[in-house]
Amino acid sequence: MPLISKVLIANRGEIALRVLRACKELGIATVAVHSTADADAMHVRLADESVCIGPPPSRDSYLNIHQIVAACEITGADAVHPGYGFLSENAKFADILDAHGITFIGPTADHIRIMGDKITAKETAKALGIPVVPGSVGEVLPENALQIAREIGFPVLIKATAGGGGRGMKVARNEDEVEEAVSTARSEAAAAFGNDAVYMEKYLGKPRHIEIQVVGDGEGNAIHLGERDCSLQRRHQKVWEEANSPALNVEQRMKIGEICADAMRKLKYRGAGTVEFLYENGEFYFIEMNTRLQVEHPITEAITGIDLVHEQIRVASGAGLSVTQDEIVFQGHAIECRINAEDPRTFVPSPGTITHFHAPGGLGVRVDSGAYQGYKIPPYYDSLIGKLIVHGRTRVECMMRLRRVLDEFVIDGIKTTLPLFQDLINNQDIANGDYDIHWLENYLAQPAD
Ligand code: MV4
Repeated sequence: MPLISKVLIANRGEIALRVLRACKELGIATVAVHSTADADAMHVRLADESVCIGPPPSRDSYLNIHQIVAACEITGADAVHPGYGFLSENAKFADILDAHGITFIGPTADHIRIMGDKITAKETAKALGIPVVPGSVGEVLPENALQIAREIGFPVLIKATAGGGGRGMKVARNEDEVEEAVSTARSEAAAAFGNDAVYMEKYLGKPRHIEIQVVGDGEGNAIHLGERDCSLQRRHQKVWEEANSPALNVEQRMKIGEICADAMRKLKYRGAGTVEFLYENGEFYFIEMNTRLQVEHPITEAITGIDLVHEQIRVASGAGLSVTQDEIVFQGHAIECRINAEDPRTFVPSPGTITHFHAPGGLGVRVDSGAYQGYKIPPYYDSLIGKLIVHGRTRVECMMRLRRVLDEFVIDGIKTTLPLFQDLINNQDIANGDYDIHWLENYLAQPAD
């Protein structure tokens, strides 16, 4: 593959390791960056070279564009993989790397910008033939909010155009609630994002969150890799994800997948992306598109056998996709459990030293984690310390394997979300695949038994 010989990984934790592993397999040299709090982290140990880029706070280290560009210049890295979070959807970062002749392993800055603004994302999706949630055309101003709400029909949801991930949303259930919902949403959006623009949608009451994985080569070729059902979440943090969705059949999968892949072909999208939908009563409604690799990408890798980071690197270097759509075969079922250093009931973070660590193994088991025995989890970052991904030929086999694997997993010294998964694996609704985006929060609101 031309162009990329040394990748700087602008991230930490399990995703930095994930990217390192793909680079090593492709014969590409790796550079880790780290804050002073992460000097003992696994991603630093496994990289060919490492550069300390600043003090613990993310804004001074993992979000510090100038330090990261300087680390590229010092080490001669010719490409940057941003992982997820941090600078992964920062269009300015992509532009600056471009200006320095460094390849950003991701989409064009323009595509990041289009999808970062939720109104332009939705307009673009609609124009590309993707079904969207019924709602306002563009921004909603206070003076015409009531009329737009009447046209959509109640209940309606007001969302921040600079938002995403659930922040700055307000429901209006009737005409009396519109004015206050719009003004609260606007001031919250201004405070959180420095942009008070809002839009309005029909509020869907009990949807599932189903997202389609896509990869494009930037030249009009694109594939879809099926869906992930990410309905089990708490406060917009996903907890358990599965592929395929228990709610879809193969015809539905191929239909919505092809719609998304076709849209990416028309857009000439480059890189990995995720098209997010709400799914209710057999219909898909686009809400957002993420222009990065996602935390839950391994369940897609499990059922397709395709390494998404390999594909990202290939398309970034101009080598194109390694597969065509008709070569992709979906096999079996996969579930990911996010292992967080948190109390399993309250989700209060639990940083500290891991006194014992034993990862499970066996057929169909993958653990992506930078944790090890003796590792001290710093308090400054996200509490995700690992991901358990289990694959089986059927959903039932996958669930049986997950029960066994959860029993084998040992993490002592800190609290983790492992006990939550011990509960979920024995729950009848989960066994039936019978859940929506509100299920987990309702479940957690019940007293523990
Ligand atoms: C919605 C919705 C209901 N109706 N849009 C929350 C995060 C943001 N990305 C979109 N979100 C929602 N948009 C309409 N028109 C409900 C949610 C929502 C949600 C979506 C996905 C996963 C979990 C969620 C939890 C609460 C609300």
